[in-house]
Amino acid sequence: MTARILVVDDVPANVKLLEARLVAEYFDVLTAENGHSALAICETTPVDLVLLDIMMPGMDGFEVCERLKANSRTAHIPVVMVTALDQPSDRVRGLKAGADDFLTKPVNDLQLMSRVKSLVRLKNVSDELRLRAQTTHTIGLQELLRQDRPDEPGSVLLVDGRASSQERLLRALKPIAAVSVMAEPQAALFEAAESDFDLVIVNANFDDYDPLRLCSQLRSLERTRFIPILLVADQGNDELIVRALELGVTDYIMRPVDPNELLARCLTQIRRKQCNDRLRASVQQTIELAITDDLTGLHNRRYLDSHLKLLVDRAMARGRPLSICITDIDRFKQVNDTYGHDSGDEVLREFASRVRATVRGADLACRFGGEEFVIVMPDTPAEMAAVVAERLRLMVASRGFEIARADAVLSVTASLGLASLRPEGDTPEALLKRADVALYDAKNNGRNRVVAAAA
Ligand code: GH3
Ligand code: MG
Repeated sequence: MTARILVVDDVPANVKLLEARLVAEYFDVLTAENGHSALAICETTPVDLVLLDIMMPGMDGFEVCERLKANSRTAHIPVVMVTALDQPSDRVRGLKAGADDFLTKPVNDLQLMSRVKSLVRLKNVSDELRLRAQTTHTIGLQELLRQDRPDEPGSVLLVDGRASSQERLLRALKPIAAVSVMAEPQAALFEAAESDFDLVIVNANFDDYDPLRLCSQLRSLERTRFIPILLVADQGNDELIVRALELGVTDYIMRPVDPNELLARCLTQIRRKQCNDRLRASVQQTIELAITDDLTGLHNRRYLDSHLKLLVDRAMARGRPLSICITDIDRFKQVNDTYGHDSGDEVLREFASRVRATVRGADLACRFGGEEFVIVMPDTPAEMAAVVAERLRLMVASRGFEIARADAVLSVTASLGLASLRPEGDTPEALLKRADVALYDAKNNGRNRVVAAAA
């Protein structure tokens, strides 16, 4: 992971120290010795994370943070406040100023690296979302990509073996999350796989259970792989924390737990999870848009081209039958010419919905282009395909098409061509070609009929 990190501190020795550690981990480091130059750098240079000291002459860290968060060009940059251990109130002020996380001085290596990596990962995801939001104009996607802080409270699973700490953590989390508490790790694993949590908190306080076992199980189950995990560990138990981070635990917090720190860490992880979910959903939706025909909602030709090959290969390999039907609306041009293009579109939509109603779930219905549709029927021999095609022909011909905008009911018919896979050797192109020739025969023989290609 590489990222550009801005270190802001008025004491040159502090800057040097952090810089050296970050450079050793291959981060690209910029430095500033006061608030004004920090703000100027963030305005002009892409920065992935700011490590911000609080006590600085002139403008202090709180003000720098507030200004960064108030400026739409810099608000998305994560800010980590570096606070003094003996000033817990600084954390509260930092959070109020919009800080995403904090580190306490003297900064320990483990903390520095785990926090920095976690926030840089979050930033990468949200950058991707912002980029998509810029290039996507679809209303549905814009809605998906809303990427302010989560307004919906997070949902958190707390796994904690002791009633007293359960209660304390629960109280601390109340303002930001709906929390389910479980004391039994195996039951918790099932719960996590069944429900939809944004975060699992594992308190490493079990008497006779290795908390890392639960963490590693959460990482290996398909359903829970992407849920962030926050480990609550004893002060000084660095060995456990290092192993946890290696296992894929996302973040940790030391006992005694500072409620403000807990809130900040949980918010970061919940935000990250929700961002990731939106990103995944948007990828899914982009894929769906790319393979769906706008007008009818059926699959489009691009999808047919790639999927037909898979279906043909599979049928061939298993020695199963497969048939396809190409159908074309008869004299469709007349509909457009008489009632207008929009009415033509209405006919196409209604036609598509009758196609959908005729075929089985396993069949693939596509708009091939214009007023031509293709239905791929796996596991279907020629005789059965002929029955399906005849049923579709009747579905179209036997009931008029109501055209709302023209206040008319049109008689519509379609011609259909059928072809079935040749087990001795066949290709998607040859199959489509034979169906197309059969369709041409149907048109030439008077339309409103089904013609099957010779086997
Ligand atoms: P045939 O029975 O021989 O198939 O006659 P036809 O009129 O259906 O065939 P032709 O290929 O001459 O005309 C097809 C028409 O379909 C022409 C084209 O403008 C129209 N068309 C293609 N795509 C769309 C569309 O998305 N919406 C509308 N309304 N019309 C379309
Ligand atoms: Mg036609």
